[in-house]
Amino acid sequence: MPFTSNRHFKRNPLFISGGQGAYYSTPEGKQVFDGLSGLWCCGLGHGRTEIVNAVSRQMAQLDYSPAFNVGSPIAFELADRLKQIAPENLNHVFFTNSGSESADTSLKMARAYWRMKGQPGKTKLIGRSKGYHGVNLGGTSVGGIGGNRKLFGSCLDTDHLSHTLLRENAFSRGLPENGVELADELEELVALHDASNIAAVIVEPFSGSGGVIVPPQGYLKRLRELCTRHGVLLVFDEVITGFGRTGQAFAAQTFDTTPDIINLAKGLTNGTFPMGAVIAKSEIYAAFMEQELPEEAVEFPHGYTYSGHPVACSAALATLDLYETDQTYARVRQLAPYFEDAIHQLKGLPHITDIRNVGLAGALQFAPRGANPTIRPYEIFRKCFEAGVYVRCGGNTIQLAPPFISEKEELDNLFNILSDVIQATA
Ligand code: PXG
Repeated sequence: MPFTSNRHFKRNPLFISGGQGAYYSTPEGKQVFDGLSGLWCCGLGHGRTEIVNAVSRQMAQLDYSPAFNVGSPIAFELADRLKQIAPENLNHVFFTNSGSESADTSLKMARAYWRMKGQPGKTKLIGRSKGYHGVNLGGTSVGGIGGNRKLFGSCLDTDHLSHTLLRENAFSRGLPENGVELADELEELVALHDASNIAAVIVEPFSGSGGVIVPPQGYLKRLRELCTRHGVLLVFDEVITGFGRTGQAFAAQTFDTTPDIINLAKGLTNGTFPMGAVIAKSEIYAAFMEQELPEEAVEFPHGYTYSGHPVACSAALATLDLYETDQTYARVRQLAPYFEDAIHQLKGLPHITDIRNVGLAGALQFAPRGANPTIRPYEIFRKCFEAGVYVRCGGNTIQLAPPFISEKEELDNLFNILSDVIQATA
């Protein structure tokens, strides 16, 4: 099992066998509130009939078609829909099957772009400490969670910005006040490596897996300015932040900062089907199309057997329809202040050293027990599951990302259970 203590799991298994709305059910028939929307992907809740019907119709009509050299209309339809909701000038879509593939696709795209612009030396990739961009080689290299890297050697040529978790920002509500100057570290990396060697900077608008690390006020805009000034591409990994988590379709819109490339997955299909996408600005697309190559040459030798899979596309189109008809993003904006008040009411409970939130996402950070930083969150996760709510333990944090369809009473219940469990945990 992925990212699981497999030996421990064998002795203490946990199973989910059903899902409906904001609830999972276990094989024993217990109902469990889904406090992380799956793994940040099922904001619309489980078992949405509109998606089920769209997928089953598409399975019957066209279950698969080869994406190399042959198009399927539904993939173009989905690309058009994404272009409509993406920030201005981000208007060309490449389909992948996961967030990890989106990360590696965007990094390869950035390197190829500079080569086509006559600057083949621009290959270095800059990530950020505590960042997460999936588990493929590119994403692992730019990723900033030490435990995910140490087994695998040095991977690609990268450097990292510092993370933005500052002690003086502890218990900030929403975007913290301090730390905009951390973006200026890019100046130092440019001084060290020279912009002629740097292809791209990749960051999550807020880091999800790292424990809901929210950008300091002004930080992303500063990073954007510096990337523009030095001719470095800016990639936003919106695998978690895309599709509503911050109250807009994309965090780029919430934070009013437009990157050159946006990576997506998860909420694209409401988690129902493995699919990701990379959206690039028109100048990047144009650089590929304007190469001096014979027309029959392949412009971007990259892609997957399942790129633009027709059934995944049908799931994504039905999902995008639901975000509109449910008025999901407005609902998130409406619920977010309630969520913020509720999560910050946990301040003062034993061992909590920080509480962070943005949109409908939040994290509680815990002091280590002895030398072990992860044991408390793990125990809390297990006890919450027993008590009927699923929350995620990651590192020294408990992470929350309730479904967008959550009712206030359900959030109350989530926080009541969490509070009881934290108090009962040594
Ligand atoms: N980028 C970001 C920002 C992610 O959060 C990926 C890429 C990789 O996506 P795939 O689809 O290849 O897993 C992710 C995935 C957690 C958690 O609990 C987060 C993810 C996956 C599993 C657990 O925080 N994010």
